[in-house]
Amino acid sequence: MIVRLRTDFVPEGRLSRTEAADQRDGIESAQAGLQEHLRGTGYQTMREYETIPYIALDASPRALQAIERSAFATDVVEDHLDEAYVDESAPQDLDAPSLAQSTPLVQAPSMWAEGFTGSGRTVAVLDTGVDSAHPFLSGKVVEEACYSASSNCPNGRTSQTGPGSGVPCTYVASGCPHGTHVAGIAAGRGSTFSGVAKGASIMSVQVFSRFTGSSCAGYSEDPCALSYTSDQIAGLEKVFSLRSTRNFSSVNMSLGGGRYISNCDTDPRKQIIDNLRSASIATVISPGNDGYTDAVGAPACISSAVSVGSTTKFDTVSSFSNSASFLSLLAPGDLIYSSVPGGGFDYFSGTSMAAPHVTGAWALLKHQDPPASVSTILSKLQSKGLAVTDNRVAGGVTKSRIRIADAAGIPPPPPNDNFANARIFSGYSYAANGTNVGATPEGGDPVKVSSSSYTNRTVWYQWKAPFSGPVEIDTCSYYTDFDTVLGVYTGSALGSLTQTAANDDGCEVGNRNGSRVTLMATKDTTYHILVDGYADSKGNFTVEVVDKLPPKVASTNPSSGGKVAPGANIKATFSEPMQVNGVNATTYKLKKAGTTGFLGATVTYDPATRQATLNPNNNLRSGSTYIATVTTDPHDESGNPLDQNASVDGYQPKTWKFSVN
Ligand SMILES: [Ca+2]
Ligand SMILES: [Ca+2]
Ligand SMILES: [Ca+2]
Ligand SMILES: [Ca+2]
Repeated sequence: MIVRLRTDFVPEGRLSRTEAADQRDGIESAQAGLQEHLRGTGYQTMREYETIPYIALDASPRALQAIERSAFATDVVEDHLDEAYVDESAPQDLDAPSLAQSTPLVQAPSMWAEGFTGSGRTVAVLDTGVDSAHPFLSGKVVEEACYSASSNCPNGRTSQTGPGSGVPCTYVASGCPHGTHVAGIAAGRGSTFSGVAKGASIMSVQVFSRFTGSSCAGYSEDPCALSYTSDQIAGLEKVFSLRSTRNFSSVNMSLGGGRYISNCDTDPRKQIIDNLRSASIATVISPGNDGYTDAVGAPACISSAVSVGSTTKFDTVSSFSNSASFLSLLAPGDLIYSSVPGGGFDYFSGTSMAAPHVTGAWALLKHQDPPASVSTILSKLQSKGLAVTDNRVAGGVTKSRIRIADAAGIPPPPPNDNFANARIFSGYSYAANGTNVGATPEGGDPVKVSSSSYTNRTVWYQWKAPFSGPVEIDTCSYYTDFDTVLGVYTGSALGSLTQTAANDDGCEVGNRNGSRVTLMATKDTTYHILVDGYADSKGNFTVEVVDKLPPKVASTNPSSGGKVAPGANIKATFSEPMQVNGVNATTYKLKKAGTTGFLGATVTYDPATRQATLNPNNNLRSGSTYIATVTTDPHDESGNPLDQNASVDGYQPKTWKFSVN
């Protein structure tokens, strides 16, 4: 049982150093006074807390009677057992939001692109232990502790601190991987996907104990892993005690139990959560998986905690998630693919998976704004999140699904940030304004030009070549206002692209920072065009695809050597779209063979068919031969003059002869 002592308590962050020391003295005196009062009644002290007015005891009925009579005690509560909030009934749907999908949903990559990875911050994970040897968590576990009233710490005792103390329990198959999964969501780091605060460190606090038989009734396995309230308080107090050596942003508790339709501020965990909050450390707690729409579990019901319900990747409240009017936030928790002990990954569902998204978000937001209080960050996440209404019940509550970059005031990614969302264009030439402000790296982004460190603010375009020939692609326009890097690739998927061309620079003098590449395009091939910033720079640009292939006359009617009726029009069809006003009676003309004067005629050009029509003012003379000419003056849309003979240097006109019936 956990006994509340009769002594004043104010969260330490609001006290001076001297006042805090006095408060601790008062707590210690009350503990000693109660123990003295209980002498000979049959009790054992399980946990003495240093900063909050509680003591955990194992008490006989006689001792309990003595506690109830003692002036040192004001309240006694049972030392509850909590479960880890994973929903084992969730279907193992492989079309699931792995971290690769859930972290973009909460805008973590936009924070990473700004340099806010949670580096220099620590997240504490009170759970079933964390596999610090997992590659996803490599080098991250900087503090460890274990509190297990059933003596299930690695040393076989009820408490252990230091390296090796926070390793995963091993006595239950489905429960013990829980902590490693949760830690991966909050702070894992991989090559193709990462957890939310991929730069943050982790403190693993193992707070679970092994139970069998009736204690495991209602759980999916026996033995089962459950956590005592008194052990959780000890773990939270350990975090609090290390706050000056570890820069904690947040503590994750994906555990709990019970059904509370309003705040539960008599819960003995409230004072230590208040202490943490007074030191600007958030305690982020899962509300449970019972599907309640009006209630959450404890300790999520504590008013000073941050409670996090679960959403799907479609931004609906997960069927299993508990929720209530006093829930703090929502985050993805449905089928999240994260680390499990031994080096692998697995899909877990539950509000257990939602809370660590917020725990990680806290590390990113504290990285951006180190002094921010819990209230400041919470109100930003609440006001800038995506409003999701709980549609499981009529009049369901509306809560914010977190959007971290929005909360941080960082621009969201442009629509063509990801390879799969490339802006698509076609045609011989193209120009579009774009931006890489808010753009983010994506796993498998190709290395451009020379350095992998530039693979960062990437945006994508896609161009299907309508012809084979030389092409120039550039960002040389004066609209471009930052130092771009440009790459062109073929292939179908990130990670397996082939570079066709890439360049940092290459524009004419006057635009030092734009980029230009040339390539020989192949008709009907799709080219993936990547615009990035040199050394992470960002801004606005124009990307242009410029056809460098001169146009020519592809066919004529009549053909060379053919015959027409005296009243016929003479037609020439170009190989590609032409500038309309360049095709006229000066650039397309007709004369009778053996003469020098060109005939009066009207010339029209139809862009849809690329066909020019020469309509002579007078009928042509029967039996005569005529010579038609298209000069080199008509230009294609990119400004290339006509060149009828690619194998001869310079530009050659199109000339052909025909006769009249
Ligand atoms: Ca990108
Ligand atoms: Ca450049
Ligand atoms: Ca052309
Ligand atoms: Ca030529």
